[in-house]
Amino acid sequence: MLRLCWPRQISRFSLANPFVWSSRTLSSSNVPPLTQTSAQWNNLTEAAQEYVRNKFTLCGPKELHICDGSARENEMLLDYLVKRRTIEKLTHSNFENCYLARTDPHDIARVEGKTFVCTKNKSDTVSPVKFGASASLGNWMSEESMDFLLEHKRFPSSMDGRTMYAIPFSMGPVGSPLSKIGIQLTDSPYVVCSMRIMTRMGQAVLDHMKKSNSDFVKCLHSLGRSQGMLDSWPCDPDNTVIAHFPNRNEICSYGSGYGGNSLLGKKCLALRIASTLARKEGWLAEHMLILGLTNPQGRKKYIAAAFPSACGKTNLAMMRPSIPGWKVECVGDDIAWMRFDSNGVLRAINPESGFFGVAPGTSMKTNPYCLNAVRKNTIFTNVASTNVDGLTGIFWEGLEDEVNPEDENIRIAAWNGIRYSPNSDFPGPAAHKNSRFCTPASQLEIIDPAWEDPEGVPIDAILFGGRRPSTIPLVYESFDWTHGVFVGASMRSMATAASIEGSATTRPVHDPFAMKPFFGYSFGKYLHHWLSMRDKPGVKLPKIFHVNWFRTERRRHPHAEEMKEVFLWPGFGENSRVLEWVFKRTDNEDVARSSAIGLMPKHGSLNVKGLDELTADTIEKLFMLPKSEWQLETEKIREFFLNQVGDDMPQEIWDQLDALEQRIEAM
Ligand code: SAT
Ligand code: MN
Repeated sequence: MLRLCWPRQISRFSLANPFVWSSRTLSSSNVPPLTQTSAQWNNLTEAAQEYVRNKFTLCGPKELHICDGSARENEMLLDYLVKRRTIEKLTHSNFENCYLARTDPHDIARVEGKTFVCTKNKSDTVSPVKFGASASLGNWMSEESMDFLLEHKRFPSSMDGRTMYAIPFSMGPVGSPLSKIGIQLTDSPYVVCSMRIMTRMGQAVLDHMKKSNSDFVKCLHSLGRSQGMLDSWPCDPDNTVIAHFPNRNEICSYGSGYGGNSLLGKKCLALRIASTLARKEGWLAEHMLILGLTNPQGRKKYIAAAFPSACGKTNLAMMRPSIPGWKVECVGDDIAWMRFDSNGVLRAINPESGFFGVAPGTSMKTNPYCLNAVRKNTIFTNVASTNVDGLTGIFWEGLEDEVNPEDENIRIAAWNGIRYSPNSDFPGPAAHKNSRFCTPASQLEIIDPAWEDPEGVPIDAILFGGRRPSTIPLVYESFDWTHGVFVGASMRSMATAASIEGSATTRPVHDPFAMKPFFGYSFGKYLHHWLSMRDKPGVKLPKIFHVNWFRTERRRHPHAEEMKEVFLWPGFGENSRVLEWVFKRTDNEDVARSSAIGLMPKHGSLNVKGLDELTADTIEKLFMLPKSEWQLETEKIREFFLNQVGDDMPQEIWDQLDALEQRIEAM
């Protein structure tokens, strides 16, 4: 069995620590055993030292390493991970400084059922659930009960024999007034390397903290006492728990090393903790991509868009428009922090500095810019590997033009290491459906020039969307802000493999604002907060739209007997046609007509020039509003609101639902 400790033989840091490690308790003047000189310890603010000391004592690692974020440190960690077989270096000439990680097969996605927000009163975290219904918009536990669980059952000795890494990081550009600082303690070097991509991490943050004595979000992460199947991927899936304490800006995550469970800056800080801060401070922390859209005349607008995990946010954010003269540039693909500035303009920053995107389906056709970006400095997780003449590359479903899985000279190992064969008997896909790339945003050739602007970019439109095979048209616009908030509240989408729970569901689930797994406080209060934006003096409210690229119909396959569900809309670069219509609407162009559910494109106003395979009949189907389906839709929405929000629901949202029902009845 491989030891999980820092490998001294490859450590280039001196162990100059003068303190003798004799007991598990550190007094307030003690420094934990360091892998570095104690100068690094003195780089921490006093508050940070105290936090680290306490958690060091609790988790009992053998030593502490304070991350400076340098290339040298990163290389050393990567080397260590390769030696430990957590990651493998890609040696194929297509890749430069890229790695593949394979997780334990039980640690492959977010675990919503084991994710908690802990407050004094349950009503702060979840709206009152109707008797007999179970809460679907978040899990609550009291602070006391969770503290007891973590301090007595989970974290004691959880880092035994390992190194604890302290990662100082900034969500948003270091020093920007919109940014937030965190310190993540973790016993996973894979997490350190990933956090270095996804956040601004290291010395610059320490310097900033010292200079401004800034507060920080406390983030503790441990892989746990390993119960997993692999020495290379310790984890404790049965006992995983991810806890948030908004009242003391603290996150504790035990037992999982993957994705949003372990990269605590992402969903835990930038959405759950940030949404509670945002409510207090009057801004919005949202699960949204941000893109810049330039028309052929050179005018530019910015759009933010909320879709649930694994519904194409990354593809939309990096789209290559199919319509001539239009340009998309990417600010972010997952999270937007937005606030109205003193001129009443809604400004957004992307708090992250990397993309942690779903790999399968990414191809030269669907997202060429992204595919180019992931060729260097990228950590892939749970994609399949290829071996050609002893050189390691990668494969996922969608990459068939690059790698032909039928080619006998290419040996493919599926995500879990099993030899892959592309025949129908092979159990499941080669790459795990929630396999990811983790790549620096700066490598994207269409990264927006303003993506790191500390002021943020001005948002003209907000889109909501999801995967809906029926009922929901390609695009519609809300009548106004209040109606738009209702549209966000009513979102439903087919579940995806981004969460463990999602992979088992085949019907649309309610995912309001695409925030279902990420609310830091109760949904009812969240709606009040969104509505309150309208009342800020002098604000220019962006228009709100709903889009659905995923409407299908059953068609007979031309060469086969069986019927297949086919998408009505080609998607990807063709979605620029919808963005063009949105752009025109933000200019108040007269291209919309009223319908029962909102404003839809006037006949002929959606640009379908050149889309020859799209028949008039199909266009009609893309915008069809079947009365019975919409009656069912509003029934589901009402049931959801009654079950999950109850008395917390703003009256205006009930009024919106009543009005929608009446308009549908009159259809
Ligand atoms: O695993 S993550 O939560 O980071 C990805 C996602 O679900 O969007
Ligand atoms: Mn996401």
